[in-house]
Amino acid sequence: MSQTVTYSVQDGIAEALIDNPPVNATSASVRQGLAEAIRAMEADPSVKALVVRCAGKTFIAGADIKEFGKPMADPGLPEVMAMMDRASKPIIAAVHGTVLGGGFEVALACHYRIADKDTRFGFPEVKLGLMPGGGGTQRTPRLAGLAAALPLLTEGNQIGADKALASNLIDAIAQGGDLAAEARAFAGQLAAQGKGPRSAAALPMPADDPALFEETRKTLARKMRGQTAPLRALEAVRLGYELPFDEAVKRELAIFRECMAGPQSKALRHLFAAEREVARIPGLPADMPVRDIERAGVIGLGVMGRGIMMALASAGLPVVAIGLDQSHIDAAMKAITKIWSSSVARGSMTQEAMDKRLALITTSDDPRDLSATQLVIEAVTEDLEIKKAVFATLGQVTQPGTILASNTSFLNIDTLAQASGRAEDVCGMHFFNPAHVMRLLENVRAGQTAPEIVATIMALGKRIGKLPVLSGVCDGFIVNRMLSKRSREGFFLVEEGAKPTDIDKVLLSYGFPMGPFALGDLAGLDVQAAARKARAASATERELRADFVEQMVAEGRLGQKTGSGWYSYDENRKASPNPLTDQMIAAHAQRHGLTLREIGEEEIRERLLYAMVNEGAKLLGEGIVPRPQEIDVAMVNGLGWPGYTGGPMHWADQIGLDKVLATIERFREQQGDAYWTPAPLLAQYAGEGRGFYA
Ligand code: 3H9
Repeated sequence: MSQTVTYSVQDGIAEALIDNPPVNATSASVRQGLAEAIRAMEADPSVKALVVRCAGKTFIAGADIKEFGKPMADPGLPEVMAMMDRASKPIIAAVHGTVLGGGFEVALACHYRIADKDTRFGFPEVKLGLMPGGGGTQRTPRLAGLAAALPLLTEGNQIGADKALASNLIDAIAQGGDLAAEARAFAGQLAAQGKGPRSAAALPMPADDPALFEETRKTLARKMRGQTAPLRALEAVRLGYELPFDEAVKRELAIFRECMAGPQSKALRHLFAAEREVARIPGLPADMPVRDIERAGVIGLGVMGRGIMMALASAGLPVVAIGLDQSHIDAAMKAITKIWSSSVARGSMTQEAMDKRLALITTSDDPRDLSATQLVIEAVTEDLEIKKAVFATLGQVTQPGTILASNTSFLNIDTLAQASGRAEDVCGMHFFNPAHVMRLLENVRAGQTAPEIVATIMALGKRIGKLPVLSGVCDGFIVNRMLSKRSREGFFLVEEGAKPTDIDKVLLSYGFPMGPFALGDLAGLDVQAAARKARAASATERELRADFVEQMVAEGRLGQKTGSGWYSYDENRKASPNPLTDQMIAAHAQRHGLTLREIGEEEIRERLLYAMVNEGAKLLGEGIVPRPQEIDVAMVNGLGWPGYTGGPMHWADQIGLDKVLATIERFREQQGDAYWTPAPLLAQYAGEGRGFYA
């Protein structure tokens, strides 16, 4: 008997109830239990139909990721589905929660489907570098048609119950709150009407549409650039036109296994595990009490403060927003209303939801109005003296125990903690711009931050839909510290003769959404110049000399927002090479007597990426992060490092740290110790023949 599936019969309707926490994955015992339930149903003439349902908060959320890479115990998922296809009585899936991957495939292999109204459906396999391997590529187009099936199978997005019903992927939406009862009634009705089993496998493929395949290929080249699994999913759907169903699903499974053995899936599965691992903080008990946050404050209503307010209010948290004066407050509320209104106009938010969010925000120009908050996030100008003054005020106007978090990108949080007079209550919460959109949140534990506060801000990050990663105090924390080394190397490459456009192309083809110079233009060159100024005291002569950003800012070229930066921009912000940039680089070389040379793609890629890997190794060695997982998760979600390479530390491991070290040593000889001293931990691990991951 299966430990995870309970079989029962009531009034001629059998039920297989799967209970396999946390997400009812199709582990070996679930597959075994389903097979036993089908056999029991077949053997009992009094049973007219079988309902497959799950306990807990979700229907099956997929194949069991923990079984991947191990030999598959019998019966395999395809065997169980083949039993469903051959069954002599109707099988009804009663689904709720998230019906994902292999779970969606089990539901599609059942003959009928009834769903709770809030159910979400999808094939997230591509996000793990895989593709549906349990008949999904064959049954979905047969039921829904190609136009609905292709995006579902190749992009990994989810759809709701309404769309699933409209696409013929489910038969009914449960109306009340009792899915089990409604599913039994649905099964009873089928029996009463004499409706038998109805296998999707027996349906013909929809009419072939080569144009739709071609269109999907183009969409994937744009949306899933560089990823192999989505194209393999498309290839598997095509097989449905060339082979009988049974043959096509066998080939589909073979493609699934090829994907599983490939480097992209290994990298993406590593990230899936790492994203969950970073929530568990070493040394912090999982049951550490967290403080109740019923009302949050935001002080400073510039671009970051506004985004943070939006993120908090969107999660249903009342926000007290403190601006410098009424004109700042009005400008902030106008900007927020504009962004949310455009979401309403696009149909991605209802007017009611927008009104609700706006009603959660109270504004004031008096910090004393923060007295009833349990958390205040400071997002004032990036200036140490101003921030110190703000923290001194916050220390006085808020209740002891109110968490005081800074959104600073570079400044020392320990200094702010001292200024507050309540160092144990102070931490960092570093959001990424736009803060209401970007998933990454760098939470920062300062020297005296209380453990309970660390637990609270990690939990709060999750509550507001972010992916929180914990960092210690250092200049730039994880992402900006590593990015600053890439920026420096980018400027040096330009000084040596590489064109910014060529450098950007190298990183685009590696898989980044944009290169460093296009990113600089997007973020604003004035912002980059300010960050360089903040670091000027500790900068080398060579770093100061590579003052391209300052030159452009002096000419009023601030990037996209002024139509000119490294690139030129038209009124639609479409970029083209900027002749002024070429002139600036040539004049710079002449002024400083620099000789320009041809620089190959490999050198560009290695200098930009290894500069970050080396800095990551320093972060690890200094204990700023406890594990390489924090770095990989932060860089993928904060900087757009392509997930299918697994992030910088995983990627370096795949290359081999001995090789990475040898290249860094070579750069040290060319460029000097100041820029390319190998991180001690990198040298140590390379010597031990291990990777960042043991
Ligand atoms: C597939 O199905 C292949 C088939 O096509 C082919 C078959 C032949 N297995 O995310 P959470 C664990 S590929 C095992 O924090 P949430 C997870 O590790 C699969 N374990 O919760 C965590 O454990 P821990 C396609 C899994 O509520 C715990 O559950 N399916 C699996 O925020 C809670 O997870 C997917 O890719 C799994 N499949 O979100 C779905 N999934 O606490 C991936 C989760 O020990 N899963 N766990 O770290 C998800 O998207 C989310 O977990 C879900 C819940 C939305 C379900």
